Amino acid sequence: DGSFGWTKYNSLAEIYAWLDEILAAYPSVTESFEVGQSYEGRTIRGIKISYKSNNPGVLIESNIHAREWITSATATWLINEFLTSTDELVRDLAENHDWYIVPVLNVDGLVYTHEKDRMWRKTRQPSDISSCIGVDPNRNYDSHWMENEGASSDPCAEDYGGPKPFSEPEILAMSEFVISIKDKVNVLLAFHSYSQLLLSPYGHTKEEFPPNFDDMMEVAKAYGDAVESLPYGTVYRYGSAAGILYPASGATIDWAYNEQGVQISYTIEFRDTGRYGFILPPVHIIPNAEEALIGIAALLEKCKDLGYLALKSTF
Ligand code: 0X9
Ligand code: ZN
Repeated sequence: DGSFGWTKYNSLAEIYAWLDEILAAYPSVTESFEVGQSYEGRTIRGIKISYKSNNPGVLIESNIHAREWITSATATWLINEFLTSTDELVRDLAENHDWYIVPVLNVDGLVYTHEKDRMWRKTRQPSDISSCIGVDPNRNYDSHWMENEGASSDPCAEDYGGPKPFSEPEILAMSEFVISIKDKVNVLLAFHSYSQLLLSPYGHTKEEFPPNFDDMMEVAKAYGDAVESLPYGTVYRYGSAAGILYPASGATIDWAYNEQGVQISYTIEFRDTGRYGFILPPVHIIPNAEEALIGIAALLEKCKDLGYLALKSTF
């Protein structure tokens, strides 16, 4: 209806108009950036929040899957908290990290879920070999692409990996953006829903685990414990993506971890555990976002203890 808020889910136009207001209101600590253009020609936008130089970097990728509306609702709520909260924990979190937040990566898909099909997941680029539309953007990164049945080669499938890695302009653009800032990024968080899970690499195989798997599990436990400590806190389970969910190759976090050296790379699957699934009622937005905030604070504290927030390079 044109007005932005967290008592409802917002359209892309509402999110972008709100982002402009935020950028105008906090010019000294925010910066607008563009990841690139979508297939249908929309701009994929992001916001950098930085209170001081030489902070460790945290990159948040959100709404890569179109129907996962709770992700952009949570990402925008976090942006607002980082800029407006007077709570000490939030101030520490906001001011001692550099935040790169992309609230909506799959812009065409989000518009499609608002206007045509609430359950749409993929991109909106047509196929050369089928009348089915779209690719699973979280199977389109160039890392173990299509391996071990972690993606489908059927253009009609919900987990279609695409005709080739980076076939989707949104994902090619995101990969180039990640590469451009990777020396400044210590932690990548990819927001998804639903199931209440923290998923580490690897996605392409459950036969092997990453070298720092034990550290990543400690980090996930910190998130889960913090969320559970809230009065209304829910339960998060954790493990490797392929180990506790299903093989998924070519996902953002695996590409960032395997190919770009982002040592802490997590998929966070938000509320709920299936009662409402993707159609999560808006009353969950703020509780879910509060869980994400306290969880991310604990996750980053643990990352710091384990030595993952050291600067990768100085500029
Ligand atoms: O299948 C996915 O892409 C994610 N689940 S969702 O229900 N949001 O679609 C999980 C991805 C986790 N796997 C890897 N990171 N490889
Ligand atoms: Zn998802």
